Amino acid sequence: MLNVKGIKRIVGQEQQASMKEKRVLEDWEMHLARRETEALFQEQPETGNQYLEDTLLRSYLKTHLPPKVLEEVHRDLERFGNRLVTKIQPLSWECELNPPVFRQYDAWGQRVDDIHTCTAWRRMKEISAEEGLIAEAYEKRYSNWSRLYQAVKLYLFSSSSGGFSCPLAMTDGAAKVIESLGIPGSLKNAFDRLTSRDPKKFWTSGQWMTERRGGSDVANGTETMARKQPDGTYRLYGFKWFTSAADSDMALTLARIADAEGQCTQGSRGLSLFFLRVRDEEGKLNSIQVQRLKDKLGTRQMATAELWLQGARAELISAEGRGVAAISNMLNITRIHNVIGAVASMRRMISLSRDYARKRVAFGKLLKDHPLHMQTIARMEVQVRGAFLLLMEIVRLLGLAETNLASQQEQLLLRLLIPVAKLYTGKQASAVAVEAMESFGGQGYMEDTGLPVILRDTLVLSIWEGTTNILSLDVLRSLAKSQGQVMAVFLSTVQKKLELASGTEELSAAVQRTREAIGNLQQFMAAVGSEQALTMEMAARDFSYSLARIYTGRQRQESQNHGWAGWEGTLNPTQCHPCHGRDTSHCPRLLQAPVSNLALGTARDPGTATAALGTLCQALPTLPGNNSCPISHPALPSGTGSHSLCPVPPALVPSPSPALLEPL
Ligand code: UCC
Repeated sequence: MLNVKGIKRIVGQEQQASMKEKRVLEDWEMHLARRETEALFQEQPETGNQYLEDTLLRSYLKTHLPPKVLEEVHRDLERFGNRLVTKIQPLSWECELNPPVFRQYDAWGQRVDDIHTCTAWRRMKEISAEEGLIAEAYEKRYSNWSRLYQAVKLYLFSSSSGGFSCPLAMTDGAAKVIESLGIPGSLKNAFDRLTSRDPKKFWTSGQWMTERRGGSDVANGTETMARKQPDGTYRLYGFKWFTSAADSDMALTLARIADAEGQCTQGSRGLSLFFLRVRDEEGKLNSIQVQRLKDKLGTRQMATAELWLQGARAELISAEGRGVAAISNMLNITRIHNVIGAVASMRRMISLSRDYARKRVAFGKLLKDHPLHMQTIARMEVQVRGAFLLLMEIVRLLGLAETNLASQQEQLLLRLLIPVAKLYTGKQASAVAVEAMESFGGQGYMEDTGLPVILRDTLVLSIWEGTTNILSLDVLRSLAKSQGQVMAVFLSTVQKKLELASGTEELSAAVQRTREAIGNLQQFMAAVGSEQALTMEMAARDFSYSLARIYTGRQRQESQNHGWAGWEGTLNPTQCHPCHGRDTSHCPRLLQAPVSNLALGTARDPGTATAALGTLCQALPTLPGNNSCPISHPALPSGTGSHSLCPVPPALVPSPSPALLEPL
């Protein structure tokens, strides 16, 4: 029997033991909890100075710009790159978190139609002026290189702009239209403001083209009427269904001039181009009512509105009935901006993906040490490189055209490449954004990482400024209008470049594939002839994709041949023969280092681009070649037939063309 003391001792010992056990358990739980938190914690992907980190951009500038221009531009871009990462990027996120708010009535029932934008958005406008994001192209202080320089700044700005790239695109387009009209006296003030570096003076412009009946078929969809006033100005009456950046200072828009009986000419020939101010000096709307703001999937930072024009005062700025031709100058500029946006969003996603690959550990090692992960990023990198080089080519040609230095051939090539690049890169951008999102795992799907914003904003790139099909038809328009000359120039340009590249033995497989693709294209065109409009229309998208792939393939070969960054030493003498000319990026014999270097943007060593070259070969063109269509193809020669080119109603075509998925 235990004495009281003994009992006490035992009880005390039990208490001590259970307290100890509890402490151990608590420690253990704490430890588990901490470990769990630690395991879930991931380092945020970041980017540094996007100019300094973009080796392809820098080496492109180094190769093309005259030394004096390069020196000045380099200094400015380095500074701008720092400003973007430290000051502008945070504003961009603020724009996303504070979308515009529409207040239709004040507290006392007065109609005010106030579109309230956040401070960060307004700051973006000031920054755009300070940085000369529009001015640079019009001051032309570097002659033909000014346009390219401006495009590079916009490219760097785009993914940090919080959507402000959109009003800038239209502002640039409006300035271009006014310049092409010879800057008439009545538009001098507007032109000076659109191209000003003074934030207090700077204006942005809208481009009001879309009405209730739709935005593609402008010729039949535009109902807005213009009534001439005794003073020579006009009053516009109509309903604009999508007006992007409705907080802009001015707009260019289309309307039909009514005669004395109130009758208008229908179709494209009835459309004229007008300039109008959105508000007067006191901030009062110009006989415009805002119906509501659009509820969009993306680009939410920017106010897109439905507007009633109820006698808005406007100035006719084109010849009567030449509205579409006059606004096409604006369309071509905004389409180039679209390409800038597409390349920029791809570049941003890949940069973040790269950084994450250097930080994130899975399966016991960093993502960058997983070959399959690196191969996926390398393939995206090949896409963005092609798109970037195509963009640079377009703005190089535009710069020549704007300083009267472009040959007739260069002008034709520019006309063709704008729709080709817009339609192709718009699709590429969303495909790359989706692929890159996956490289962050579930984090890529989380709103507060900011990654879904990039994806949402990218999805509009194939829709606004002309959908993929509308742009494909514009490619045909450029062919018809030039009576085929644009194609002749395209082919001779590519062939000339191929001859240069064919001197490099290691490029021969890629050159050969491009030649075959050109052969297919020529064969197809010869077979279709000019009479087969339906066949051409059915083929327009695939045809345009083929042009894009041929041209970007050629650009990549040129860049490789010249040893622009990342492609140097492309051609590894120990090249894998079984893979030769095919996708070598999955070949274990070609080492994973080159693929990783390409993916991480650190490619310097020989062999790097061998892998990329393989991917390039895969990405190279041809018209889709499915010869097993059970339906006869009367218009097509044997060997070129495919379902998607088949001139029969789409319902009879068994499956859509795989070409859509091919950009990746
Ligand atoms: O406004 C919008 C949103 C704004 C936001 C923008 C921000 C972008 C920023 C990106 C940054 C990230 S969206 C609205 C978009 N709407 C469009 O893009 C219109 C799409 N539809 C078309 O493009 C159609 O194909 C039309 C409107 C051009 C078709 O009109 P027509 O009148 O039926 O076409 P025609 O008769 O073929 O062309 C009339 C004239 C011809 O000249 P002429 O009479 O001399 O033979 C054509 O050659 O216009 C000429 N033309 C062109 N010229 C037509 N298109 C072009 C062109 N692209 N380049 C040169």
